[in-house]
Amino acid sequence: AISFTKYNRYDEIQAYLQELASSYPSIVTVGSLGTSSEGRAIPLIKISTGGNGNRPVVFVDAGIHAREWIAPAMALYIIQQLVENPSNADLIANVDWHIVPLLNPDGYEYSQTSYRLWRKTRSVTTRCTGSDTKNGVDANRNFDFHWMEVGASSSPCSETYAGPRGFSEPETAALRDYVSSNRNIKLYLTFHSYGNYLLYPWGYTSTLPSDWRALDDLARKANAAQVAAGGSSYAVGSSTNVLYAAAGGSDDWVKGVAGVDLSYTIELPGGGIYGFDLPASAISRTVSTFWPAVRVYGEYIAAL
Ligand code: 0X9
Ligand code: ZN
Repeated sequence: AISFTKYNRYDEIQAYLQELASSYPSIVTVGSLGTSSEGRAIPLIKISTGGNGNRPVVFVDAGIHAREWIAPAMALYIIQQLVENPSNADLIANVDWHIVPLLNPDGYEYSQTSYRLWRKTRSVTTRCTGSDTKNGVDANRNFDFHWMEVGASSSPCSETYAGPRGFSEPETAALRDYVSSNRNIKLYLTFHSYGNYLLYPWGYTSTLPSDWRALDDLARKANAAQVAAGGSSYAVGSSTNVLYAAAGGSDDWVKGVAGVDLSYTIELPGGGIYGFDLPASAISRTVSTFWPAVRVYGEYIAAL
């Protein structure tokens, strides 16, 4: 079982996925996307009721940014709903879901044990303060598509350090390799926090993608569903136009290079003192309120 009354640690997340693999062997496959800088397996769960890998795939990740704890919680809730709630059987009947609930496990654990506001990976770069040299890279500036063009830093101590080169981090390279080799991915959702945004490409330019109306329409339907469930409304639009310009994000690479047309960054609600530190008492309500939006996305892919 997994709890939504607290934030789960890396080991607890891994244990839950293993539990699902044993309890639901006919639909769940658990593995790893790759290995982090500190040697952790990056958890990956595939949910499939059949079809021999020929069905459309929804790819979901969370936890690219370490401190955005509500994002992995959302991914775990999606996993729980798809696997353990029979009322969601329609969402897995003809669609496979591949979910990476914690893309940056090193940063996440560091934010749990040492510094709550850690954002980046934990690869060795340089010394910034104290003796620590594992100052890492902003994984969401490290994707190699218009890399370093805007909204990213070449200074290793910056919070938005893009890395020495695109895909310098094992975590982003693992995502690249997986998404590149899975031609059936029809929808990409990457969960972040905070601020209530449903963002689509591009983050590197204010020019809209040619299919922006389809991206916008689906996001607005998803937003309406979570508003109906009691959530506050999300701002919908391209990253550059509604948030800020920042190149090297996973969403831009997935659409621009991997060719997944429907690619979204979802900024869940904030809370606490800094915005990223939404209190544990708010997890359950936050994830269950957003679930109807995920359902809208899933229904859209099921109907393709
Ligand atoms: O800056 C980011 O990476 C994201 N916001 S956050 O507060 N979670 O750090 C927004 C990313 C939007 N997508 C792109 N700029 N490509
Ligand atoms: Zn983020």
